[in-house]
Amino acid sequence: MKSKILNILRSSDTYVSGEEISKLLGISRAAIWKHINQLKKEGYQIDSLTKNGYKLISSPDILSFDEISPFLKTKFIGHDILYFESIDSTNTFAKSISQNCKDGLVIIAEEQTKGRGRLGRTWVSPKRKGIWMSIILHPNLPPTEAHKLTIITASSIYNTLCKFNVDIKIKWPNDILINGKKVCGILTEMNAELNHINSLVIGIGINVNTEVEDFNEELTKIATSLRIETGKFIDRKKLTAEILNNFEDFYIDYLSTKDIRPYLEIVRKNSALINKYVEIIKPNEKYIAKVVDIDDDGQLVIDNDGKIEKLLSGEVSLHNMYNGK
Ligand code: BTX
Repeated sequence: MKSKILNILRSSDTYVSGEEISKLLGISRAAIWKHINQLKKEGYQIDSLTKNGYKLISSPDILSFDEISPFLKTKFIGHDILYFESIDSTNTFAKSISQNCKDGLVIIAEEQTKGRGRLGRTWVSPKRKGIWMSIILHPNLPPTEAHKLTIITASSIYNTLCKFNVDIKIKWPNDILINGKKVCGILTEMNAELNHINSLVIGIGINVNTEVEDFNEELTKIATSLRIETGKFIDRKKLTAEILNNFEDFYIDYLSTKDIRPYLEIVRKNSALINKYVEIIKPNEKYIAKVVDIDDDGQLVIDNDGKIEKLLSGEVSLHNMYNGK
């Protein structure tokens, strides 16, 4: 009911009387007043005049369904959003419910207290500064294809962030960089049988309005945000919806064609790694090699002292980029 009242207020530039809302929704004026008070508590600024009724003055900077849905153009992703003021990790929560929930459910939190990166690393997620969300999907694919969905996610986020006119690069397999610093990380996790994905969770973390003070000393050297890079305060709700819109376009297209090449092309063309030397960190060895390409299966092709090797995303960590050896 709260959402319906909000929609009525949003659709009008002037005051809407309690009587009008009451007629439209079939509830009492006292009930409306109660919902309006609840909305005010959530941060909506609503002016109420005894004679004229209610007028929405401003909405809070939050990533609830009510705030994101006006910008959503998706067919199913984000039609249901579970929103948290604070959570340990949206991916951890998403994984715990992913088997029994609707395809396209999105979990969003304003802050994560135990945000996770790959291989047990931490993802710093300060309150209301970024987009910390997980999309739950049930694709009809074998587990061997899961890494391709990270490529689809990275390329769709790349396309979305292009509008900010900054130097964006994709660092295979799961990071987006601006001016060489990490602005976004993707964590794809799944629950699967031998030849079938039961559920897939795509975690997306984007530093949006994060300021330098929000990063610890170590992160200031390697991380950045859209705000730091553009000098502007960014509308997180619109950006969240745009990411979901673009992601769904790519995802639906990929499921129907099973052709990853258009998305790989975006990753290759805007790669932070191709023709660079990187340190490859495997469980039992470390070495420096030159990145030559990303092949049509999404594997990283490296030249290790004349020997060509292919790396799958799950097995390596890449550090220290060099322009020359
Ligand atoms: P990753 O393992 O590639 O990156 C983690 C590393 O990135 C950390 O070790 C640290 O050096 C650095 N880092 C930590 N926090 C940040 C940050 N805010 N900005 C830039 N660099 C940072 C990348 O893993 C995947 C991250 C996915 C995060 C999303 S948020 C929603 C979802 N829930 C969840 O717990 N994780 C995902």
